[in-house]
Parts: sequence; structure tokens; C-alpha cells
Amino acid sequence: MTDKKFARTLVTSALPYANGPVHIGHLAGVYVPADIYVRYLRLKGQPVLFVGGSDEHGVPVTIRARKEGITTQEVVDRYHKLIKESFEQFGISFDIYSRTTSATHHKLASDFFRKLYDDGKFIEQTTEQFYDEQTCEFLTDRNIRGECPHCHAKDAYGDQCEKCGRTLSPDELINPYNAVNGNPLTKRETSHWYLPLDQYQEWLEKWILEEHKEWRPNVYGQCKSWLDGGLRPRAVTRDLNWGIPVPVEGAEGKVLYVWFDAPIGYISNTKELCDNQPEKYGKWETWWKDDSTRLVHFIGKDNIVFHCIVFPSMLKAEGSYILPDNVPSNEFLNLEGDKISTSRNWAVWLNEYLEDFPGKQDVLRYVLTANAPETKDNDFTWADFQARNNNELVAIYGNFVNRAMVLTKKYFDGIVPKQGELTEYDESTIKEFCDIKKNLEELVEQFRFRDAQREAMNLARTGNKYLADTEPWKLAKTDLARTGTILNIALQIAANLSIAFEPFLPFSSEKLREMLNMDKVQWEDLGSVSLLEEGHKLNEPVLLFEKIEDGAIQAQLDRLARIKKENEAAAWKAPEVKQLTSIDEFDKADIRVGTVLECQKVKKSDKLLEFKIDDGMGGRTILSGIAQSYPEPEVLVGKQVLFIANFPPRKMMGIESQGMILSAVNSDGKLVVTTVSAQVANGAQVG
Ligand code: B3M
Ligand code: ZN
Repeated sequence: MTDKKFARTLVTSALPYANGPVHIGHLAGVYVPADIYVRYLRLKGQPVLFVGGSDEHGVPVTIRARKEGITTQEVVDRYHKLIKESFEQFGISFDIYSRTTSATHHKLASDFFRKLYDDGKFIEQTTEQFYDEQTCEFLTDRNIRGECPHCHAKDAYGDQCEKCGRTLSPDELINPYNAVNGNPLTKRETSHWYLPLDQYQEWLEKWILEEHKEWRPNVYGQCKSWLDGGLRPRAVTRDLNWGIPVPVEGAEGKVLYVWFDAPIGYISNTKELCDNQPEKYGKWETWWKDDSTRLVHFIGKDNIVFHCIVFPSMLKAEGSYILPDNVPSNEFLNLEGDKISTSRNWAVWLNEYLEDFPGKQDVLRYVLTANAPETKDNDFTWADFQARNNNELVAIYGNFVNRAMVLTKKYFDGIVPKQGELTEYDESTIKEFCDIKKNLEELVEQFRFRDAQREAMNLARTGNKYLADTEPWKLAKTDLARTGTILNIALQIAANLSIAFEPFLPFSSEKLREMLNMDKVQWEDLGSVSLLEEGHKLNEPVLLFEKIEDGAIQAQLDRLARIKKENEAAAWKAPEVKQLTSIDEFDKADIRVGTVLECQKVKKSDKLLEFKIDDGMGGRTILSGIAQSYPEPEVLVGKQVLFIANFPPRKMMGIESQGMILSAVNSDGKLVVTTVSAQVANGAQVG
């Protein structure tokens, strides 16, 4: 915090849509960094509030409801509960995690809109929109489909054609229809309220481009390009039956646009918290209307325009609110080289991680921060996850703490020994770790959590090196006093590690303090060489981290491989039909039914299978190049198959093949023999 005028910090993190669980992309981009920052400020004893909640309005939740065949309310109830519980278990330390369907939020968002409406801050515009006469509803772009004007795919969306990838507007579609029920659409006039962002352009240019040059380059750059492009009025209402009703007479059937109400959720949730516990949190207005409060929004890069341009314009229009001081936004995290996607199930879901790796919250926190997409998109891989755990958390941090604890137990019965006279080497080690406080502070305050965590790990490295260089286990036989001094310093380093890592790895820091028998610490203690007094009794050593074995990683990779396969199958499209010019062409092939009597690999060939077929005509042998798809060819014995009977005989590998077995090319490219499920006489003709 460079500016001293702030008395308190209000930290918000983007409200996840309650249409699915939270995944590692959300965590790395928003929640882990926000939590590190908040834990750091709390440790410093600064007044801070951490506000979160679920975003329960908008089209995404309604689409999910339709997919799952349940009501929208059921969707948001289900996922709000799941998300809230997984955040709690994962140690994301919100002061409040509420939801935008709360009564407090509905009232506050509605009042907010009404104030802007009454103050004449909106403009009203009437446009023609697509309408379903049967269901009596206007449709959002995603819910409209039709023929693509470019590639003529029949099922392009109102905003994009997935076949040719072109961006579309619903007006361009040929024969548009309702994506849900297939009804044809007409056009009707509808009026909406717009926030005239163009009127805020000049003010935004000054506020962002001149006064907030310190924002991250990705955030600043995106704002600049929006501003350079010229801002236009944006609709803040929608024709939808899910959301907060527009509080204006004659606006029946209209709701606030989800991006209008969701950021107001930060305010509502603060209000809910403060109204419930005013003694603890004070008045909500202090957090939102007092300009000695510093407001910081943690978000993902797809939310930048809403948090830097639209929401500030809303706040400015309202007039009584503070504006964000910073909006640290991250780039995206990919998974094993592919974009994370909720609809393709290509993600590591937090709730599943917590089940698969119980007690290992800090491992994921560590890896996500070590790989944080702070300046560019980054990749999460399970191999890296395992390596960082085994080679860093276990081998460096855990190993150092364990050695200090076990040696103290062995030579001093678990009691902190006296720190005697210090050598030059001791002094230089101490100096090294005293500096860490300033470095860490600078990095955290610049939102450079990845470098900050590395700094903390370097302290563990220093500890390891100190023990390796001084070899107290050798000295113990000859010089117990010196051994005591060394272990005293090592234990002080361990105590410092519990502070340095507290914002990043809160579970392990607590475990470590428990071992060291330390009370809750403060940030100010970091760098001290007398955190543990001589004679202080330590508790039993336990392992801070455990190795993650290959099996656990392989299970995750297998899961992803399975999902990839499922996605490929779902994306598979039947090949195009080649038209015959006359029925005679088909009649030329004599297709028959036969039973497989024997089926085996042809020696010295990895492609060919040899079939003995009961063809109702005395039997025949057919060779087929499908061995790759049938590692156990005997599974085909007894099956009735289709074969072309009038193929000219052909010799392969010294065997004569009398026909051709019909097989289909499956979505994964493998050949599958087509079988007949009804009993048919062998030799029967197909056609
Ligand atoms: N729910 C979008 C998202 O999850 C949106 C964020 C709202 S923050 C006010 O990416
Ligand atoms: Zn197209």
C-alpha cells in the first residue's frame, strides 16, 4: 500500500456463477490470490474485510437448469452450497460468502437501479428483438439458433457459429428459431434502459489512464483499448424471467441485467455482514462510502471491463460510493495444455480435489501460486503438481523443519537449547532471513504473490543449507553447546517460516506452530531471532508434508484421458453421405449374414484376422484387417456378422480370402465389426 491515506481495506473476489462447482482456474485466478492478500493484511493487524458470494442470476444458471432438468432455484441452491462448502474447506477465509438471491441484495440492487432511474442517469431505447409467440418471451442471443449465413450450418447460435467460428448477431441468422423448443421466431419491439457509458468516457480516461497507471499492465491495457475504441451506451435490463425485477411501472417481464446486479452484490453482502454483527464490523457505509477505505477487486481477465469501466460508472452515477483503488486481474490457467472448460468438463474441480487429496489443501494452494498466471496464461499439469510437492514442499520445507525438530528432540529432549556465541556464518544466515520481511511485504503489496511465495521458500532453503553446512549431528558428540546454538537458530528459522508462509499455506503454518508450541503470531515478528525462548518445550515432531505417489497422479491423468475421449466422441460427426446414382449400384454387392465359427490372428501380420464363417453354403474363409481393434479376436466367435459374398477371392499371407466382413469406423477411429442382433439364417441376403 503506497498511499498512507487508507484506514482499512475492503477486498472483494468475483462472484462465481452458481451453475457449477469451482475449479482450479477460478482458484488460481481469483480466490487464492485474494485470500493470500487478506491473510497478509490480517496478520499485519490491519482492518480488512473479505467479501464473496455466488452470482445466481443471468442466463448461465437457467441454461444449467434446463440441461439438468431441474428448476433454476434448485440449480443455484445446489451449487451455492457446494461452492461455499468447498471454499471453507479450502481455507478461503471470507468474512462473508452470501448470494445474489438474498433479500438484502434484491432490495439494495433494486434501490440502486431506482436511484439512477430517478436521477435521470439512464436512457431508454426501443429496439426490435426476437420473440417466441407461443411461449410469449423475448430470447437472448444464446437461446436463438438458425442457419449460418456463411457456412449454412443449420444450428448456429445467435452470437456465434460453432461450425465456421464466425461471430454473428441474431439478425444475420437464416430462419431463426428458439433453441429450447424449436419454435420459429418473430420480431417485436421492446424497450430497455441503458447506461450511457459514452458520457463517462472522459472521466474514465482521466481516472484510469492518468490516475491509475500503477494497475497491472494487462488491466490497464485492456481498459485503454476499450476507451480508445469509444464507449457506447449499454443495456442494463433484459427480457427474462429470472433475476431482479426492474422496479419501474410498466416494466413487467424485465429484470436487471446480471452484470448490473452482480457487482452490487459486493455491497449487499457487506451490508448483510455489518447489519448482522455491527459491533464487530461497524457500519457497512464505512466500507463503501468513506474514502479512507481502500477497495480492491480480485477478478479474472474476462471480467476486466465490468469492474474497471461499467461498475465504476455505475458507482460514479450513483454518487455516494468509493471507487476501486486497484483491480488485480490474472490471466488464465490451462489444464494439461488445454483451455479449462466447464461445459467440456475439462477442469480439476475443487470439491473433487478435496475428496481425492484430503488434508492437502496447502499443496494445491502452493502449486497454484507457484504457477500463478499473473502476467501470462499458465499451465497446470499433474506432473508439476507432484514434483512441486515432492521436491519443494517435502524435500525443502518439510525436510528442514523435520530435521530441526528431530535433532532437538534427540539431543535436547525437545527443549529449545541456549543460543550461545554466534559465528560469522551464523550472523550472515541470520541477516539473510531478517531481510525477508521487507522483500515479502514489497512483493505482496504489489500483488506479486508468486515471487513472494518463492521468497518464503528461499527461507526454507536457507535453513536447509545452514543445517547441511553446520552438521549439528556430527558436532553433538564433541560440542553440545555449539550444537545447541545451531539448533536454536534452526528452530528460529522454522518459527519464522510459520509466519512467512501463513498467508500462503495457512494449514501447514498452523501445524508447524502446533509442533513448535507457539501461540498465534503476528507479521511484525517476522525476522526475529528470538521467537522461541531458551527452555521452551516443543511438541512431538510430525511430518509437515507427505510424498505424493505416482498412483495418485496416474489416477488423475486417467480421469482426464477418459474425459478427453468422451469429448472427442461427443464432438464426432457422422461422415457425409455419398449419393448413389442408381439402385443398381447397390444391388451389385451381395451382402449376406454368417456366423463366426473361428477367429484368430494371422501369423506374422499385425493387421489381419482370419475368420471361418458358416455362410449357409458350406463355409468360407475371410481375412479382415481389423486385428488392431480386436486384441482378443475370440470375442467374435459365435456372433452373426455381415459380409460381402461376391468379392473376387484374394490371397494374402498365403491364405485365400473369400469375401469381406463389414465393419464400421467408430468415433475414435477404431474398426468395429457390425453384428446382427436378431437371429437370421446363415446365408440370408441383406438388401
Ligand atoms: N459471475 C462472471 C464469472 O464468473 C461473473 C462474475 C461476477 S463478479 C461481480 O466469470
Ligand atoms: Zn458458419
